[in-house]
Amino acid sequence: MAVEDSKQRPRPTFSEIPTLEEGESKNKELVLTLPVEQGWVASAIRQHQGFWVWERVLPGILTMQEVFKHDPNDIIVASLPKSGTTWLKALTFTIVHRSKFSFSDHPLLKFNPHDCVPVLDHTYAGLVEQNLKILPSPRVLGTHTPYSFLPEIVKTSDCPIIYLCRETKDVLVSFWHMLSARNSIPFNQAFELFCEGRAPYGPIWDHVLEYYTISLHNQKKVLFLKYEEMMNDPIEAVTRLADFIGCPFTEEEVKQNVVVKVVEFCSFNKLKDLDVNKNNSKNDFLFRKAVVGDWQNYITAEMATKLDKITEERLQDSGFTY
Ligand code: PAP
Repeated sequence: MAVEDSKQRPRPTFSEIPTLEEGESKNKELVLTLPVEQGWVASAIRQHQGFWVWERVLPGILTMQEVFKHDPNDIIVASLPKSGTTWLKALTFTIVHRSKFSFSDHPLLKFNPHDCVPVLDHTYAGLVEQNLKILPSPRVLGTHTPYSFLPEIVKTSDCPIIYLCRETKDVLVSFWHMLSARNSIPFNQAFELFCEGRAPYGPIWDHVLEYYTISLHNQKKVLFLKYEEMMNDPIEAVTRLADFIGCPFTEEEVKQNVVVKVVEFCSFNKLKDLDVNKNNSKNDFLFRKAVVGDWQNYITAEMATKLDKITEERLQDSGFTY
C-alpha cells in the first residue's frame, strides 16, 4: 500500500515548524519584501496579490506555482484552515480509493488524513516531508491557497477541485483554539485582525468568493461545499462528492450501505478515537469539538454583530451566503 510505504513522520507543531530562514525556498527573499503583519504571534503573515499568507509558507506556494508536476488524475481539496479540511480529506480519500482499501485495513486507521492527503503549500515550503510520488493514484492533494494562487495547470486542466467553506465565526473560534494552544494571542486581538481581513489566507471572504465564483461558472471545475450542510446531511454531501470526482456510488453499493459506511468511517467520533489521532497532542486542534455554532461560547453578541456586518458587506452582490 503506497501510503504505508512512506516513512511516517510526525506532523510538526507550530513551535517545531522551521522558521523561514531555516526553510528551503528560493522565493524567500521576495517574500521578505512584502507587507507584513506580526500580530498573529505564531508567525508573521505577508501580503501577496491581495491575500495574507504565513511568511514561512508563502515561499513554498510561489515555488509550487513554478514547479508543480500535475498528474491528469489529480484531485484537489481546498479550504481555508479550520473549515473542516481534515474531514474533507478523509472523505475524498476514502471515496476515491474505496475499491483499493477495505474499511478494516485502511490507511486512515494508521495515518492522519493530512498524511494521506498532503497540504501542497506546506510540502513545497519544506515544512513536511512528503513524497508526492508515492501517493496512491489518483492523488488527492490539499491546499489552503486562494484559487488565484494555484498553479496554472491546475486551473486550466480538467483537474477537479472540491472546496469546503465554513461559517466565519466558527472558523475564527476554531482557528484561535489552534493558535492559543501554542501561543498566547488574546482572542480580542485575533478577532480584530480577522475583521480587518489580516488573517492567514485572508481576507477570508475573498478566499471563499474566488472558489465560489468559479463553482458558479464552471460546475465541473469546482464543487463548492458548506461545512454546515455537510454536518446536516453528510450522505447527500458524500454522494455529490463521489459524483463530482467521477466515481459515483453504484446501485449495488447504495444497497450495501457503502455511502453510510463511508460517512461513519470518516465521522468526527470515529477519526477522533483512532489511536493515530488520539494519542497525539498535536492532533487536538484537528479534532476539537466539531459543533456548528460553537462560536456562541466565545464571541459576544456585540462582536458577532460586528463580524456579521463585515461579512455581509464583503459578500454583497456576490449571491453567496453562509
Ligand atoms: P486544519 O485547517 O488545521 O486542517 P480543519 O480540519 O480544517 O483544520 O478544521 C478543524 C475543524 O474541523 C475542527 O473544528 P472545531 O475546532 O470547531 O472543533 C474539528 O473539530 C472539525 N473536524 C475535524 N474532523 C471532523 C469530522 N470528521 N467531521 C466534522 N468536523 C470535523
